[in-house]
Amino acid sequence: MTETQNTLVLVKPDGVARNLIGEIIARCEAKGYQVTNLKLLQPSQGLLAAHYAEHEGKPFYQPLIDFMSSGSVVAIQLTGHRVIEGFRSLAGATDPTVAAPGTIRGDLGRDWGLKVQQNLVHGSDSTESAERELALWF
Ligand code: IDP
Ligand code: MG
Repeated sequence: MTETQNTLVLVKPDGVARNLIGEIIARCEAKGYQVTNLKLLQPSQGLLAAHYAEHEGKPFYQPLIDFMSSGSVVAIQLTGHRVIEGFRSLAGATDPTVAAPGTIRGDLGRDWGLKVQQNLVHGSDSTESAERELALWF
């Protein structure tokens, strides 16, 4: 029996602006994962810099920070066995153009020709990231 995991899911500002909060949470719940914490907030520059520290110096870094601070974000703690891997699977590939149909990014996202991909959601990529990110956002 594996241990229950927690992961951080963010509905990014494009998802909130497009009224997709319910659709995204519905997919998580339909899969069987539990929402165990949730809030709507306007993230500070400091929070975003800490969250995306691994991407500092990359060409899309500043556009990413600007995009993530352009509106409200929904932060969700999602819980279940193997939920970190499972939510990444639900989200689909980073690039929404090639994200598989059936995934959040593949079904609901597209390329808008911008410097940063607006791809609706974030999901932690490992147990270490999940613990670090959940401590930042909650
Ligand atoms: P992930 O969100 O699928 O884990 P990361 O590589 O952690 O992807 O990148 C963080 C975010 O930065 C992505 O979700 C996307 O919004 C943006 N991003 C990543 N790589 C690129 C890129 O090559 N061009 C434009 N934007 C990117
Ligand atoms: Mg990532």
